[in-house]
Amino acid sequence: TDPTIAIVGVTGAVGAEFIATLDRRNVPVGRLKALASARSAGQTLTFRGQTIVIEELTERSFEGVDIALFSAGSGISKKFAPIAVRSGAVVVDNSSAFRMDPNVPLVIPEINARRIRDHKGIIANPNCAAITALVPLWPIHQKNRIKRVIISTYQAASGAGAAAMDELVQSTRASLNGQVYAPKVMPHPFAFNLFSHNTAIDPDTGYNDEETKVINETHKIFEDEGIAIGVTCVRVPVLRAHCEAITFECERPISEDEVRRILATAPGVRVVDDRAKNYFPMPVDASGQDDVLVGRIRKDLSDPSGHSIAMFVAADQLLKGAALNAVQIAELLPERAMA
Ligand code: 11C
Repeated sequence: TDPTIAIVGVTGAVGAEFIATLDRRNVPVGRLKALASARSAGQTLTFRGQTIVIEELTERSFEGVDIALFSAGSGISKKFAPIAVRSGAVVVDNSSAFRMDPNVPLVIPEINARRIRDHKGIIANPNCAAITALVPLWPIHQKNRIKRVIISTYQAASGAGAAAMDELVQSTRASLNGQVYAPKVMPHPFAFNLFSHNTAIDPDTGYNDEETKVINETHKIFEDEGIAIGVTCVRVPVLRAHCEAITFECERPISEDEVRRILATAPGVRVVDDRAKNYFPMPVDASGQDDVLVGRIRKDLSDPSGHSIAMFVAADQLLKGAALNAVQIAELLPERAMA
């Protein structure tokens, strides 16, 4: 029989994409359990023509569940993922709760699918800013080790959840109508503005949590602690696709043509790099797409030695940054094949 799949956080922005992604990729699902807070219990959703009633997440929710996809924040994952595992489910967790746990594989299937089999019940889905950078960097790193990378992000509202997406729309509308909008979800005005990422800043290092995650997760996923990483994370008034300016330095010289050739056949990557038309990766083009779009591929002129390349990428934060990556992991689980 096909596996029972539970979705924890089904009413969230990622939760909705879990449902759509399972459906569109024809993932076999025997039974779908839709779990959320008590507030949403009793509401319904439709999956493959069937009406599913949303249930309140409780300690008993995972009985009979084979695979649980979590996206309800770290607190919920910390409490309920171990309960799900004890009930016999394999958890794919979209939160940061377990990512740096040495017993938990941190997986981007295009990079380290082989790590899935090491799991002890939980597999972590990386941070979306990390996924967006690492999918195109990995095939380059394979050919010519990247020893240093500088990443500047332009992160969409969706990374802060459905309420933040709503705040972007509402505050933009208010601003156009000449009304004052007091931010409720984000710490600063969102419309016609951008701001340093809304996670806590370490007072000693000056790096925020999002930046620290990108650094730590890159080291873990690439299994290379030696890569020097500089990162600046910024929230921009875009709905659902993250962009990043990335400059990297390789161990040996590398040309832009070589990078273009590597990326042309790289899984999960689409090169969008039309200089004649000034057409490069944009959030509107990345939205709803599975691939990380990569363009502006060019020599980094600040490194005359020819070891460095600059590029610009865009990826759907809710898909490759979250739901799609998690569903790809679930598709590769041996538990699914055996079910
Ligand atoms: C953002 N990347 O765009 C974040 C959201 O570590 O899973 C996801 C945070 C995380 O704000």
